[in-house]
Amino acid sequence: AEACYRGTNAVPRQGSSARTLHVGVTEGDLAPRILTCGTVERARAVAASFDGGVVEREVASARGFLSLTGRCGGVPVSIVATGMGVAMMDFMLRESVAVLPAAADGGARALVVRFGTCGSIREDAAEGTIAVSSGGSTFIRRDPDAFGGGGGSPYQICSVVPADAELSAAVLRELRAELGEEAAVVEGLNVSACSFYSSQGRRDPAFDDGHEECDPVEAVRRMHPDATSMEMETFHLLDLARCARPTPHAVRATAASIIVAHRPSGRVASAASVALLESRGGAAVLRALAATPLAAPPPSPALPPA
Ligand code: R1P
Repeated sequence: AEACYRGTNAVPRQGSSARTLHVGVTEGDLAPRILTCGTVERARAVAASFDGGVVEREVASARGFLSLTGRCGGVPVSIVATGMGVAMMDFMLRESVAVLPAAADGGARALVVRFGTCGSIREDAAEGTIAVSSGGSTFIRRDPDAFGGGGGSPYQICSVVPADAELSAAVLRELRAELGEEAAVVEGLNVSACSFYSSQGRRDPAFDDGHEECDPVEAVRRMHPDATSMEMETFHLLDLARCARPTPHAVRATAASIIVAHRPSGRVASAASVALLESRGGAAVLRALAATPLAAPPPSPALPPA
């Protein structure tokens, strides 16, 4: 569909269709439980495990998003493929929230699990493992001011943003139940990066990325020994979830990532193992979403007196 602009409101809609300008969704298209991933192929592989394999609603946007809605155990669930990077996650979450009904009684408007692929930067988290970001996420970005004679560190590392504890526990439980025999499922801290290349420490002689001065992977590992998965979207999802109004439960989110490459050893997962983890792992993540109530989670137990 061609862009047909309607006003300059916070979330622009396309002409008379009321579809959001980028994700292309409108009221009724999405369920409040959303699995989000990078590729449309993964979205379709996961949608095969909707109840009866039935996609009840499908929206492909002109800007590369694909939204598929069906059911899991009778509970409506959506899968949204975003493409890659922070900007695409931003479009996905903001435009999804814009078309979902407001939350009731302090509960969640959206429960979101990113189900992506990643590299592992942890020695004992091998390729073919799934890493659940129970420990939240940090972000590493290349600082343009350090280049062109600017000076200072070429990379900046953000503080950790937490993941939703109840949703993370549900994802971990369902993944272990599904894949216990066939793949390890580990917990850890996620690291999102602004680039697949520079800030993930991939050496490219065609560009000055300041790696002689600072190895981004080593810098993250020094600061966060539990850093496990490294990819490009989870931090922004968790950051926006933290900031979604009304805080703290309007958007609750976590992530699980298939480790396709083990950076310390250079080993990579086979295509067959990635395909299996995408379809079976995705089915497990849908079940975790379906099993998690939208109602606000019970308060965490008070700390014992000091
Ligand atoms: C890079 O190859 C892409 O793969 C990962 C990264 O975060 C990045 O988006 O995730 P997806 O497989 O979900 O796209």
